[in-house]
Amino acid sequence: MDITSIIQAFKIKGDFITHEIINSGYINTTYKIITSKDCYILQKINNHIFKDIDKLSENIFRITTHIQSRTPKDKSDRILTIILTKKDKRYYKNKDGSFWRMFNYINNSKTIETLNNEKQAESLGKAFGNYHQVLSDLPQPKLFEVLPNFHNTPNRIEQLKKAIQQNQNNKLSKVKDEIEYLLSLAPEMHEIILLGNQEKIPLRTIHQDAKVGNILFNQNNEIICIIDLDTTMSGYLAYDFGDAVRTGMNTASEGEKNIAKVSLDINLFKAFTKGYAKASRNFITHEEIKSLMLGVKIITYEQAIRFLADYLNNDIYYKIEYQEHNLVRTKVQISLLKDILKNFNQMNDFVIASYQ
Ligand code: GN1
Ligand code: MG
Repeated sequence: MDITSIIQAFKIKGDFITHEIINSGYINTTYKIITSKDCYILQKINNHIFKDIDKLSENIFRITTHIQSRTPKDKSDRILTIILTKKDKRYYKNKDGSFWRMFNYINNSKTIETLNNEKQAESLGKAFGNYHQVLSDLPQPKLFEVLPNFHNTPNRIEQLKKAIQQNQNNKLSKVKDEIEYLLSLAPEMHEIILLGNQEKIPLRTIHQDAKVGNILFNQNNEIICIIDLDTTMSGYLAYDFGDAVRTGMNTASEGEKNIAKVSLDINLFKAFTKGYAKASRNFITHEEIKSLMLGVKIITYEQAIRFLADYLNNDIYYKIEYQEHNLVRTKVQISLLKDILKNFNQMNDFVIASYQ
């Protein structure tokens, strides 16, 4: 693959100098492009997962232009903007059938895998609360559902059961304990979908991949913007709340091999919740507040079963760096889930109190 010709398809300023791979994200492949005048983000879109690139690009265009319309002009280089191709398209299809898109590169920004201090945690809470607020008046029509049933946990449970039945690679004996534990909890993991079906909590436009690694921070630990908008679609606030806690407040990373390092940092959780409550108190409903901790439990559980199903299916979905990577990731989520369940009532009381 000739990356230079791909870069040249886009409206870049200056002459191309070099590119670096950015190793974050398990789905798309991301590069930093450096030219004589500027830097850019180039992404190869995983079209096995995102099958309709037109709809995906239309969603991202609508989200980014809406956010831009709400951002002061002098800060417009601090938010995500699509760089069009020379043919004014939102993505480029290469000769080999691969799909590419480009964004502005935001200078002096960094991503963080697990949070280091309460200031970052509070900022993270505010950032997702603001994201929900700003998208609450995204003009109609609704965004395309590019990945249907994305956080439909009962559906994910069925997918795990199918993977268990197929046992394609005879790995079942290695994960008997994990399967037994996760399936024993399945009935209580339907709760958010049930609340939604009963119309007790509303569908809103949310990020759906609200992990801390999808946030750009500046050097002062303040949030610049939220990135990785592919999954932004209709869903419940609790999903984003849960995903942010699952990733940002885990004392270990998603791929930690030493399970003893995994736990939920309650102080960071409190700071995060304070930030989220500040930014959301004007629009969130009482039932939604009560559902936030269900999101923490259910999204952590769901992530465990997604990693486990992928492990059993021979790693067809998530990028892996070594053979047992998805199993290690599963164990981290299970361990975190156990800690969350242990502290659930205390955390829930704190959430409710934060809105009073
Ligand atoms: C994937 O692309 P990335 O790494 O930000 C996944 C999320 C998972 C996450 C696990 C489209 O996100 O749902 O939570 O990995 N995205 C998709 O860390 O499946
Ligand atoms: Mg993603």
